[in-house]
Amino acid sequence: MDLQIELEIRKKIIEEALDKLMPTEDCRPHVIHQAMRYAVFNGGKRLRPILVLEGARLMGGDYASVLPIACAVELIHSYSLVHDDLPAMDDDDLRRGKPTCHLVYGDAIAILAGDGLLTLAFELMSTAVGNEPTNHKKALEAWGELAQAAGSRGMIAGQVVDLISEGQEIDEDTLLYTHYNKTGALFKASLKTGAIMSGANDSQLKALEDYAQQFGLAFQITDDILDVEGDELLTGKACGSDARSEKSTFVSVYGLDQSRKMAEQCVKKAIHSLGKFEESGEFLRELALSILPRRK
Ligand code: GRG
Repeated sequence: MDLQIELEIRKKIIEEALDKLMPTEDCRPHVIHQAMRYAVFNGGKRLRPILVLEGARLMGGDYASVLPIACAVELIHSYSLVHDDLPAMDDDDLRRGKPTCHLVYGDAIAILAGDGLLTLAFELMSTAVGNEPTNHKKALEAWGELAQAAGSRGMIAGQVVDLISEGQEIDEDTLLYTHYNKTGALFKASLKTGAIMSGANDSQLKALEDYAQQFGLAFQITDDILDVEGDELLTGKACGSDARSEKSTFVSVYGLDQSRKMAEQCVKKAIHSLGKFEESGEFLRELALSILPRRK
């Protein structure tokens, strides 16, 4: 399997679905739909929706049945980036290589665009049940999983602790809590929702949860490393922003070398948790390994 080709194929499927499922720019009021689409169609890697598709594929399901969920996850991720970039949060000018949403549309429209993306995500989730009544239970379970991951005990919890910890030294427990939630929760929900819709059992879900937890952590550690030594042209966002906002990151707490070792450990653990999937776990194994040398 060529991971890059596989990623491109899935990315294309997701982008076509997003284009179809999101309101067009000529839908009134134009400005909000322009801002929402600006925040979504801007070169994101689409990793989270790709994980939704993979969760389904691993359990023998098809991509089409989980596409609304995959799009919902990407809309939630895009909303979080729009709000995270606002002056009241990280105050960033560059995202995915383009001026941030609030710089183009103003703070008020950017806030509303984020709200619109989040709300649209749950509208799409309501369509995940399709025409098959036996899917109701699974769709509700997936819906709850995603809502919890995005909410105040998931991604928002991580963001809050990140914000209130600025300028302070934090212990390892707080650093891990922040990133399990801020970054890990959505990765976890992505893999799990796809798998739930395709009939995964509890032990399969647990294995995917363990994988996603370590994957998310490795992803965050490499994100912290890229913030220090990345190339803005590749990452598409300003480097050095963590230091400017006095954030405790894996790099500021453990240094670059130790952070690299930690990311390697996380990837090893992620791969280990795929034991029961044997051959069919190849995509997730390759994906985990691809985090270590990533440049964007
Ligand atoms: C505002 C509720 C709220 C939450 C914000 C996700 C988040 C929480 C903030 C974004 C900033 C950040 C560095 C988050 C860590 C997760 C992360 C590395 C996001 C970037 O994800 P990529 O690299 O982005 O997958 P693309 O652009 O490829 O989609």
